Amino acid sequence: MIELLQFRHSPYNEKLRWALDLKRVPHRRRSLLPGPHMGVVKKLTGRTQTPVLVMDDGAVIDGSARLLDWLEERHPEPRLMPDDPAQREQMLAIQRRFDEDITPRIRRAVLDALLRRPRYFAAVFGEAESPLKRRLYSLIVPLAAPIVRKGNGITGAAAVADGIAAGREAMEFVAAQATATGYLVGDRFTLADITAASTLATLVRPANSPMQCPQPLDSLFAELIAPFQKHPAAQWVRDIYSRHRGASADFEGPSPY
Ligand SMILES: N[C@@H](CCC(=O)N[C@@H](CS)C(=O)NCC(=O)O)C(=O)O
Repeated sequence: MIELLQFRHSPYNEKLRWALDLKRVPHRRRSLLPGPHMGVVKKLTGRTQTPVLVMDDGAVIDGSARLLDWLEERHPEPRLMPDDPAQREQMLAIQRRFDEDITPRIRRAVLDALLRRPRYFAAVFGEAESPLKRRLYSLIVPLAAPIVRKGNGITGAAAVADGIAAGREAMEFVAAQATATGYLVGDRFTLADITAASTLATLVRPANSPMQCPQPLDSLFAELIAPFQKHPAAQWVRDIYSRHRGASADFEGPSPY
């Protein structure tokens, strides 16, 4: 069975999970903890980024955009990419903008807040682990933090402020773009919506996202996301999740399809 190596809380991983769920592709999920994931992933891809799919024949693919191309070709239904060439190009441009610019910038602000609270960081990423393993992980987080900060370009207060600005920029873009039809490209749900909603879900935390935050929310993290909740784009994210995300247990182990 195909195996997805994932982080539970990650827009790139959520994007792929969402597509796998909609297309009902049988697979097994294995959540990794940021930091210790490096050895496992590097052995497979030579890089350290998730998501990674390990195919039945042992072939390995990483990179969410590449994975989504593969998925759309192998499992065309339901179609997530428009047939019309101009709309397809528009969709790919939105995906590129989020993947390469907006998402990494927002992630800096989110990770910065979480890394300042190692126990909460461990609770968020280690949700599926035993309480003992989570506790041990929370002791490693401060040691891994400088590497995570460096790897994600969290160089100081300016990088965090830029992440917050990217959140506002993304919300303005989505609110304007979705005004006409409720979707970012044309008049139907596409990968552009999945990409933008997966990224903004890290700030909006819609009710039926598999990226739920342990409650009560950590106060620093709550302070970061509070200003985004009333933006019209936050409602767009909640609507898209409730209409199109479908059931997804962010389980470990085999999918039910
Ligand atoms: N361009 C990549 C980015 C993936 C990415 O940045 N993944 C992050 C999680 S949000 C990751 O695994 N980071 C750990 C690392 O780079 O070691 C994609 O689209 O898959």
